[in-house]
Amino acid sequence: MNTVAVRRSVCPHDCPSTCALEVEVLDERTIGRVRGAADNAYTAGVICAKVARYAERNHHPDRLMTPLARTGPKGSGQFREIGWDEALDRIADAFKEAAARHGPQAVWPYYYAGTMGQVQRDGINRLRHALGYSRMFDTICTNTAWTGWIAGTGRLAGPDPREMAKADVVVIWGTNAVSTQVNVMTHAIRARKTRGAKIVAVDVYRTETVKQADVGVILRPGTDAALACAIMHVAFRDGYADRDYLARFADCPEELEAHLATRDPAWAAAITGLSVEEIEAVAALIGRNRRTFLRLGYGFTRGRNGTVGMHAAQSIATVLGLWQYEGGGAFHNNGAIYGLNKTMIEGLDIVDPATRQLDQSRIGAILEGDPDVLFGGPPVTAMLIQNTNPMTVCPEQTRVRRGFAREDLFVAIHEQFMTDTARMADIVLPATTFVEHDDVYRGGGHQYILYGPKLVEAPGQCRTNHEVIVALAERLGAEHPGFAMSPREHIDWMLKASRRGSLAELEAVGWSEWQPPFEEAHYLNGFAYPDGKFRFKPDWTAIAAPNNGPMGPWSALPSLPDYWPVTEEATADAPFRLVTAPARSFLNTSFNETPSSVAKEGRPTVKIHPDDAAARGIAEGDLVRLFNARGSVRLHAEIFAGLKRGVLVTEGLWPNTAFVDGAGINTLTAADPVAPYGGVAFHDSRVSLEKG
Ligand SMILES: Nc1nc2c(c(=O)[nH]1)N[C@H]1C(S)=C(S)[C@@H](COP(=O)(O)OP(=O)(O)OC[C@H]3O[C@@H](n4cnc5c(=O)[nH]c(N)nc54)[C@H](O)[C@@H]3O)O[C@H]1N2
Ligand SMILES: Nc1nc2c(c(=O)[nH]1)N[C@H]1C(S)=C(S)[C@@H](COP(=O)(O)OP(=O)(O)OC[C@H]3O[C@@H](n4cnc5c(=O)[nH]c(N)nc54)[C@H](O)[C@@H]3O)O[C@H]1N2
Ligand code: SF4
Ligand SMILES: [Mo]
Repeated sequence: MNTVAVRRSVCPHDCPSTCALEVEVLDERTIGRVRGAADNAYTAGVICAKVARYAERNHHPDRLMTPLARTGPKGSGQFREIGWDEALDRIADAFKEAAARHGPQAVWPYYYAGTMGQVQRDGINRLRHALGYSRMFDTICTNTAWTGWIAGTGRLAGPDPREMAKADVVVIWGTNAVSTQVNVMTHAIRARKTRGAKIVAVDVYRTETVKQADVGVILRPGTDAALACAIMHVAFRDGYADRDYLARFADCPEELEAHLATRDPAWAAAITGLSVEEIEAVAALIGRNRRTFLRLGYGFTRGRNGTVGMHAAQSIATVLGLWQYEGGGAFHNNGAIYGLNKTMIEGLDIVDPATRQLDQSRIGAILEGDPDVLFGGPPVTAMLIQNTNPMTVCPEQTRVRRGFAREDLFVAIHEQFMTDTARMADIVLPATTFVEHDDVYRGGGHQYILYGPKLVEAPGQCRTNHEVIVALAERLGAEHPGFAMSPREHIDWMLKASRRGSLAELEAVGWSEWQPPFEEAHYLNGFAYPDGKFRFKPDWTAIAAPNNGPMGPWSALPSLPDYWPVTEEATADAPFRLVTAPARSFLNTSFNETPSSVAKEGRPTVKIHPDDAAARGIAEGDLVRLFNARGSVRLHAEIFAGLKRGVLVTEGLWPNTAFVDGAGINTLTAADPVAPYGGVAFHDSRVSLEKG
């Protein structure tokens, strides 16, 4: 009998948990079960079910195996197999032609976080910069949340997330952690078991996380800042506010207190849809426990006032002085602790700052040739896409589809599966998965950098992202020393240039922990502004999006934490507010192709309050239509009491083909940028609902 080798790896998916993995290697081409590393203090042996079943995705019969060239109309799915040389030559020729006709900025390399590996994900930027192609302003995920966080603390970091286990109250705010980052629950539940801690979950529907919490707070979408203001009002009113701390560590506590005088629980109740009693109870629970850990997610920032909401929620930790205590404070992401030198991977030494930065999330308008979003420059006529599926994940899908259908647009995509976007491409290249290439990963939700080596041979003719970038660079005459380096050389160079050891050191353990000291992580030496003070009153106007494109009404942002009523409110014609949340068994669009995940999720459905359903004669399982000015989507009804009336919730980024009319959920979402630094209001759409 063969002995099964168990090798260390890292989950490559776009998830704050970035789990340390142990992968069974059955033979040189086959993986078996995947488990969480028990000796990694954050992963602590726990991973989500979908990645535990990764073998199903890796060895899926539908994996792309050979390069393909389209033979039928765009979207037809008709392709013929071609060789790698022909495929790469055709891409290079198309890029040269686009550049010759309109200038290099007509080429737009486009990527996102299908893999979070630093080398395989970001190497596409080296090719871009070497050839002067259009840059990409990456807005689709983190901008709303990160901007709001940095506005207060000045730095994207916070207390060690493992400290949750030492808290007396854990507030899981606007993240469905059971589904989207399961390890948060590991540490929160430890606090409950060992210290009797209370878990509070703030969401817009009764998620699995809310079900596991001691206190569930279900508010109207986009009203979190009102709840935060009321919690701070109570803190000042009832003497929970730490005035000594505020005097030392905050910019304008008196002004904030005066401003909050009218933001009482009754005011917030009218906005949030919560009762005054609910708000008072949460405010008292948090106010009385200095070891309150606010774990702030992305979900509540995916509205037009989302950046303001994040800043308001984070401000609670400062009013109460929670930052001073172990197990206390607020945490969102640790992006700032790493300081990785990405010069060689991304070609940062050859960036031409004059090159335009096209907004990733406005790809529909860009491909349709809207001069505003093209900054008056040439049209986009050629693209290389890696690690993303814009035909499903981007807002304003009606425009995205029209854009990708353009006959004069050349698209090459490098993918693991025949996604909605791949079907629109001219050339499709087969990609490796994380167990088939070398890369390095850093945790957003923790403090480790981890090495994920190649464990098995790639199937068919699959190639790595790095290989494709290097091969295109050669054909296009792109010059940079990074093109001559292997992924392992890149990792070693980056670690050494960042003064973080070497690949050999990282590889010996599998990961390395970069948690800053307690005082720094808790901002006890001051916040990351010159005067060391937390900003209740950020200078929003100083935060300008690249190219100064139309970025929404940033000058009107409330100067102090406040409810900002700029969400897409319901109207008589479109009386519902739609939230398009993630599904537990998918990871964005990844796993929406694996049978076990599809079986668990069933089919696209929309959760409807029983009274709203009854008022429209809608019963469980009925086909319904959601529509607004942007388009129409048909899917099945799920009658669900765990949300407010007037709110609808869908889960999951299903392939467009899973919907009755072939139009996916982002047909309904809008692409107008969230103030002040861009981002998408994915959970902020007004819609109409009817049976049929
Ligand atoms: N309505 C709605 N829309 C949303 C969201 C929402 O909540 N609601 N969430 C948004 C968010 S937060 C995000 S981050 C985006 C995510 O959007 P995407 O980044 O597009 O989603 P993923 O499914 O993570 O990854 C896309 C593809 O990368 C491929 N891939 C994985 N690894 C590799 C690799 O090594 N090489 C290559 N070449 N390809 C690889 C996968 O096969 C997959 O098809 O979606 C956004 N869209
Ligand atoms: N299983 C699974 N895991 C994932 C993903 C996935 O698609 N599936 N996606 C990954 C990615 S790319 C990211 S960025 C993260 C995102 O993970 P999260 O931080 O969890 O953010 P979201 O996925 O946008 O939304 C999470 C929750 O926010 C709630 N929400 C929506 N609007 C509001 C609001 O106005 N107020 C409040 N309080 N809550 C609101 C939604 O109902 C949902 O339960 O997850 C990652 N992990
Ligand atoms: S998707 Fe998230 S929770 Fe699941 S294994 Fe990957 S990092 Fe861990
Ligand atoms: Mo994301």
